[in-house]
Amino acid sequence: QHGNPDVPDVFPALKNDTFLRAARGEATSYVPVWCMRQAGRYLPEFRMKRAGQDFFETCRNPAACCELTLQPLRRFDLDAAIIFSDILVVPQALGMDAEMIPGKGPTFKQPLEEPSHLQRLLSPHAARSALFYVHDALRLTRHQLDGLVPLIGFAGAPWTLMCYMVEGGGSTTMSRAKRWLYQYPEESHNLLKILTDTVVEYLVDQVSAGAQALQLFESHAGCLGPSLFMEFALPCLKDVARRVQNGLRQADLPAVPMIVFAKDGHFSLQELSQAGYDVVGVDWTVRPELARELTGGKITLQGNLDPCALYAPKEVLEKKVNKMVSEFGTQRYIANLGHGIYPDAPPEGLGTFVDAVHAISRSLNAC
Ligand code: 1CP
Repeated sequence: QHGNPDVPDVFPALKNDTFLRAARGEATSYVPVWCMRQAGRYLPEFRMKRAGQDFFETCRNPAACCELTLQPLRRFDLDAAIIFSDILVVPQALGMDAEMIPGKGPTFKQPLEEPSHLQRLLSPHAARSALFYVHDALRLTRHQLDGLVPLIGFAGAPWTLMCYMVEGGGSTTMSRAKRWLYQYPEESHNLLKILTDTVVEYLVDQVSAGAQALQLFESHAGCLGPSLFMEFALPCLKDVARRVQNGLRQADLPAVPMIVFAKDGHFSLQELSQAGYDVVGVDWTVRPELARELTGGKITLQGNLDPCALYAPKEVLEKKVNKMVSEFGTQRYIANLGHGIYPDAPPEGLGTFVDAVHAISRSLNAC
């Protein structure tokens, strides 16, 4: 009964719940591992499948999303799948046209240049129904996974989405988006509220379509620094966590673990550990002991291998993984890279990483 909202899907039983157990803070016999952007250009089969296809067209094609999601699982012993999609489908659903320009990245044709442009945006309600294709992709993928590992859904956090909507694309400083925070604080809050409302419904719908965990990507936390982060980004992240869990309860859906990853947001680790999430992601600039200390030792942490470590010779990479797992500890821990895998990463490097996390954590647990 795919796609019929009146008939809840019965999904295949889950065979490997290690990732979910670690996310919930339960004991695990080894450290689960997955990789941000694991469905990506570093895989030749990904480049083949994507060749000649428009990026956002691919995102709107559930069968293609399903195939791209499953590709890394055929090669590596990963403990979770993440649905192939993009954070920018949300601004698109709010009415902003985007295209993927080769060599430049995702670009909005008409960025939000001043507060009056907020009138161009559609309502969160309209955005909700425009995103059905992501839910179709999740439903199909959850069936096709056949319970192999849990399926992660995701969204961009409101501030990170605002960055792209105002900048019109990637940027190193986010100075246009930050200008809004200083010049138009009230309108910035209005935009962030629209994004929060949209993301909350989007994530609840993702669980209804089969997502078994949710990750919020706050990829542009770093440029804010502590005070702007606490004023503009953190309140939205807290709202999303609280309202998604409420929404799931109201819809009679299961509670799912929620992960927050604020790239370069080391200054916010303490606050993030109290923001209503089960798991806090960390990038490679933070020492594991410090991350444990700042988050009070009680929450599950995810991360944080330097994505460039995948270029290292096998023995060097294994040593790095050994150090990382020893420092985080084998419990309340999900191994990952400290950011998405780079397109030029050697696929064998990811294989070494995954196998090393499993082997080292099993042997540490046996001690
Ligand atoms: O043609 C292509 O394949 C383009 C490359 C690509 C891919 C593979 C983009 C463009 N997006 C994606 C998929 C994607 N994006 C996933 C897939 C699931 C996975 O395997 O992990 C996910 C989770 C994302 C999330 C995403 N998109 C983020 C957050 C994560 C992060 O890297 O910080 C961000 C910032 C984006 C925007 C985006 N989409 C694509 C690019 C190149 C960018 C970054 C643009 C920029 O800031 O310059």
